[in-house]
Amino acid sequence: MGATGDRKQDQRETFRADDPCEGPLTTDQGVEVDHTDDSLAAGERGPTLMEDFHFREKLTHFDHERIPERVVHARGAGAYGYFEPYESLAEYTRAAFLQDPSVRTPVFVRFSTVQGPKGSADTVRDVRGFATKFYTSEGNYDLVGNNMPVFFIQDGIKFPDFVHAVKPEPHNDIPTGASAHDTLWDFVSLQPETTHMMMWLMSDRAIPRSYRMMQGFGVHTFRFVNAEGRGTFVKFHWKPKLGAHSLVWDEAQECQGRDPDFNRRDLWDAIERGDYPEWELGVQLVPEDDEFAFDFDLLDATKIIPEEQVPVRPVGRMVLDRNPENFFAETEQVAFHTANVVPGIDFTNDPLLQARNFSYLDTQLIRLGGPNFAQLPVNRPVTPVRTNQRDGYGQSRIHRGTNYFPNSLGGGCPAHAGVDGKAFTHYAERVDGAKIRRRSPSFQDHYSQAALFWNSMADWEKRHIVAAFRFELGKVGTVEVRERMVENLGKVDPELASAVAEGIGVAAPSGDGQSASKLSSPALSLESLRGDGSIRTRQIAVLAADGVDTAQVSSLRDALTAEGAVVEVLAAVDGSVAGADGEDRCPVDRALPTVASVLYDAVLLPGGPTGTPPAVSDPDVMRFVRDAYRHGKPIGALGSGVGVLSALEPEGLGVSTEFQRVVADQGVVTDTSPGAASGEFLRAFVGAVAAHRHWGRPAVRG
Ligand code: HDE
Repeated sequence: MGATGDRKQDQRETFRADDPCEGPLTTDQGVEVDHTDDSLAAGERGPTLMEDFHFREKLTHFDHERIPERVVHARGAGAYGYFEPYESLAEYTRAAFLQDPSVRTPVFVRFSTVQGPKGSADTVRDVRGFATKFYTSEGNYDLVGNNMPVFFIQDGIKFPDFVHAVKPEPHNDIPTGASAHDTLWDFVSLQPETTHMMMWLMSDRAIPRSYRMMQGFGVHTFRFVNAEGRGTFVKFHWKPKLGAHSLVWDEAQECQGRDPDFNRRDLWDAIERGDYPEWELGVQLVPEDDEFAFDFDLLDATKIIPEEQVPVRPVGRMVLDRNPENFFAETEQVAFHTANVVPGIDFTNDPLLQARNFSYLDTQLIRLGGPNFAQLPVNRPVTPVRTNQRDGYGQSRIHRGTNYFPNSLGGGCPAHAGVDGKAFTHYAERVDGAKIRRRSPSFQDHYSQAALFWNSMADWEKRHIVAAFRFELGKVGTVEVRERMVENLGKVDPELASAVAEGIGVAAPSGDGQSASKLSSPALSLESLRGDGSIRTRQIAVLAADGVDTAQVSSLRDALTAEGAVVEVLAAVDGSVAGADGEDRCPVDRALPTVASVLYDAVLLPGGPTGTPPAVSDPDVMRFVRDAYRHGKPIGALGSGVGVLSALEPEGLGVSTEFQRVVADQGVVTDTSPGAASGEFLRAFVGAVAAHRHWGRPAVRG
């Protein structure tokens, strides 16, 4: 065991660049440089000289600093951590990292959006990538998943068509990081297998509050194989310990301007604070004998196995506890591949998975400039690598000895792995068929599970889905595309289709008025994914101004921090605000003009003992509270702080500001009595924050 007890971290240590303070600046050739501010020129005002090798090397290297961004999932954020199983899964798989609860396997995870370029905003409506590289004792295993359990298409041959349609339109490169445009909806309306996934994309799952608060799914049906060679179908699930929570669409859009790095920053800051994000790995296991026991095909990636039919069994946990040290070296150069599997994990004939098994290696060759990308520090396995692969761009090994097999000159090395069962052996699935280019009839039902999803949503989730379809299709210029999409939705659920049609000015669908399914799966609703009910890591803003009750602010800060929340005091200017007596001062964490309500989960308005409401005259304060209210966020107000809510009354806040002890209604918790916050107030406020959003308010913008 090395210095850290984590094989990946020990390995990284050998690649860290030398401390720049150990010596002076040099060229790439190690020659010391005494002057890097002026180029070598013929005279003070003369031309630059070719022989200035330092100047040319510096500029040339700079000119070549960029590599192509990923064709999809270009924007991402990553972190290191570890995985540990709860118990041995030997009954189902021989994968070493799933055998022993005392063994921690290092991981690197990259989260991403799909459509936008590397510099696009985080909080767009999009699928999120959730790709995990396990550095196991048997080599690297990559689980390259998404935050939604299904996909747009059934066969990988359609992937270029789908991606061309969703990407910015070719003539003007618009829109960035958005799906609300003609070519996408033209494609999906003509390709009904996309319908189920479009329901997910129009739901709040597409605007997660945090990477730390979203589920992950392997999507495909994979295969576990145990030591006896018996296979079991498996679907992978990641469940966040903090629960799954989303933004409000209006908020997500504003956030794109206020902080385009919102999700990326959230992940980074949480890890720096020591609030390590955690997920539980779950598996749905289906015996091979039950392959045809479902009314859908297990090989069809546009279908889920409802959890009520096959429960998700928790099998381990993953914790992310370390930020990368260099974004480019690690998060940008990490190369995932669905075909990076270890003994005990195998594929199925899902045609989408089969295509991915080709595409990921292929894309890395161009993106990372040749075949040696597995030697990059982030991609290196922690196990020995012995191959006869040689040479190529970026080769960093000095291979010695023979480079072919069989050989006698090299002592026959490296030899084939023995029969001790450690090598990867492909699952001996029997395959027999004519060569045909035809979709299986078992893949034909495109609407039942879209309806299942719709039926499973809470009322507020349904409202958001309708609003999202109206927004997206409302931005589609071609009326025929809008109409065709509404016709498709009519086959899912007529009520949904009519509601969408009404918002986009087209006729309601002509269908038979029947929903495609009467079934529902409560596990699909965000209502069922509240997490542990705590307020850990929630960002709470305390809006202060001169005259504030400083003792009250510090006791609020202490109480909420003790619950795990992150509390920040905001005021008109940075520094500190004065208490009522003018002497006691309360430190300010951020100046209001540098932040906005959309960057916080909840807001608190403390009182002032003099009775002066804090900063009703400050438009930033009023906007902050108004936005928090519109976005369904918890609001707490104490003593004279309640006056801020009263001032917003004409705008329809509908909050009771009568004198009373504690009133909690729709996530607005008020207490007009002066002095320290009561236990009752704190309990009500913490409960409101734990609930995340309050959809019953009249003015919530979905
Ligand atoms: Fe990907 N996908 N994909 N994909 N995908 C890529 O690989 C592809 C699919 C996913 O953080 C690319 O390294 C095809 C499903 C994630 O680095 C590329 C098909 C799922 C990431 C590629 C799919 C995913 C990628 C682009 C259909 C969820 C980001 C750069 C057959 C289960 C990984 C790269 C990271 C990235 C191809 C469908 C997830 C081009 C051909 C389904 C999370 O190879």
